Amino acid sequence: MKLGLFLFLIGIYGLILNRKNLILMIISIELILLAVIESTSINNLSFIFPLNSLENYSTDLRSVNPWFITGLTDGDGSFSFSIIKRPTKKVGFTVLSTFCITAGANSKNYKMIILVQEFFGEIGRIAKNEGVYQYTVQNFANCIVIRNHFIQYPLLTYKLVYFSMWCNLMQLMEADAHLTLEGLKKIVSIKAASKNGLNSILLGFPSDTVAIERPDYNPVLSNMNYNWLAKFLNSDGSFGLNLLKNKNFKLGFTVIASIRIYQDKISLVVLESIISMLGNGRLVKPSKGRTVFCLTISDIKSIFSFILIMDKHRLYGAKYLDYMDFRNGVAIIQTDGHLTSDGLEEIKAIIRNMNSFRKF
Ligand SMILES: [Ca+2]
Repeated sequence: MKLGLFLFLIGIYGLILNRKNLILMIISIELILLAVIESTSINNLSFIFPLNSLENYSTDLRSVNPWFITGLTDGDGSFSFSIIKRPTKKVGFTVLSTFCITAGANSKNYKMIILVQEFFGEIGRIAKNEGVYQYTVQNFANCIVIRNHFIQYPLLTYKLVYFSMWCNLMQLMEADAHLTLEGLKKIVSIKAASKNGLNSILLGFPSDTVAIERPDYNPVLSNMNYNWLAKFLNSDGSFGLNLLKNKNFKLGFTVIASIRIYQDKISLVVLESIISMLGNGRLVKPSKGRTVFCLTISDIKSIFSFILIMDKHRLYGAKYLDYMDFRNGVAIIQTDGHLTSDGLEEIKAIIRNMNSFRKF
């Protein structure tokens, strides 16, 4: 029986039997409270770490490595700013800087997003929008906390360029430039060079706006490490087990395991660096008209060595569960279990419940 349930039952029992003895009643109530605390803390842990979790995964939810945050942001984060019409302001506009991390809306990712918020000292807010969790920081003082992190643990993908433009903007705002027309012009010039450019309200303002030249993209790739990679995989990686019809196998099927990381060609150097860090993987060029490259690891030996590395570096949220399923599938392949009908059924059951098929 779980400790929490045991304490709870003793507490209830004590409360019923000792209705006339105040001290015993207080002890019983405390037992019930203890039971509640005990069971919620167990739930919190099992939220992220299922029973089959690896022994060497840390269970300390607060031990978030700073590179995890950078890796996650390189995958699914953004730095942006809005120039909003505000007739009450002297210059007619106000400027808002925004940092945002997104993750698919499911219970596992919610826990992960909470960890990110805790990491930054509880700043910012979490909202659910169209099936996605958004962790957003907008307050200027809080954006400085964000900036400090990414100066210390710099981004590796092309987002580094957007971040550096975001820092330019923050610098201008620190000098109150956004309160003067001259300063606002500079801010609009940065905005014009940003990923999304100017919206229709700003297109005509001021008429002589020239987009700044974007800063060069010079990532310090020697900073790349497995903590960063684990979180980058969390966002832009995928673990796949695929059944493939093949008459050469007795059961008519074989199973292909593969790890993939997708990235636009603008950040291609990052994929190349991952390949040299791992000593594994090959690049698949985008199909015609597309710009997204795919780093693929699909030979079983490379997958084994990848798993040996990633077992020491934690993934979070739903992707952690996908990783564990993938790992279980690979373990079956490792012993040729997929060539037996039982093993193949086991792998089919894993596939039916992983990645986009997972139910929360
Ligand atoms: Ca991404």
